[in-house]
Amino acid sequence: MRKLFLASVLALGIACEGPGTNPGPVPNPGGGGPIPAGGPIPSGMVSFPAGTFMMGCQGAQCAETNNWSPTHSVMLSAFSIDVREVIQSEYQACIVAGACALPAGGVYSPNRTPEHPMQNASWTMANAYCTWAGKRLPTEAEWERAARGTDSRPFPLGDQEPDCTTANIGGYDPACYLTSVRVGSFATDVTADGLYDMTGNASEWVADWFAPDYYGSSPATDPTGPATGEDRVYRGGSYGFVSYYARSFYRGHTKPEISAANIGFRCAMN
Ligand SMILES: [Ca+2]
Repeated sequence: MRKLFLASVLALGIACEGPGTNPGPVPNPGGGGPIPAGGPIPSGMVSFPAGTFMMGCQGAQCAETNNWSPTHSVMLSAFSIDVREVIQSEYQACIVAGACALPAGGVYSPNRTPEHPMQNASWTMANAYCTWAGKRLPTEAEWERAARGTDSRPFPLGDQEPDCTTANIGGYDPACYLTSVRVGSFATDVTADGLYDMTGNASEWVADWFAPDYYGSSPATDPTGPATGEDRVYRGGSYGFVSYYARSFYRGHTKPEISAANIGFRCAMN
């Protein structure tokens, strides 16, 4: 009985955690409502010109003890980023080409869900895929610039807090999808610049190592993260997270070898 209780508490861990704590990767619980029907999935990349934006916390969240302070100005060179998350069929092609490793276990299933975001790819696998594709993982600063624009949107979609009717987020709310969906299924989860699923679906690995105090000393131009670390950063919400974690400045982090169902990635290039 005690073991059963402990297992239940662990399974509910995300829902029990308060704002400001890192929820970490979660298993795919399955279930959820009907998946939205979709047409052709989006393709291509969105280019951002060189420029300055404000990175880090905003408003009341700056008062919280967290890793997203201080807010600071960052100058970025021009870059391009994928319009959507890398999908499972694309990753499968990389495996067939001999350049990517097969995730061990998890819910990666390119025959069943070929157009869902890549799942159960570690940071190392994500990095290998983007290299094979002739691209690279975005830096943390590039991802945040793409998510929040130059108008410092607190959420990728603007000022309004998202819910699982506008993006594939939800944590353990049984009214939400609770699983990945085909990329671009949420016509409302698209930024002003045309990027899909920056709010939800899968969270997304970025290139940087994680350090909680990095923003206090990061370079003002093209920051690439600490030189080393124990965790890599992932950004954006997912079907496994409530809206708090979908803030455009929220910083998730976990070990680079972790292979989580709710963490995928998209690629970038100069
Ligand atoms: Ca996403």
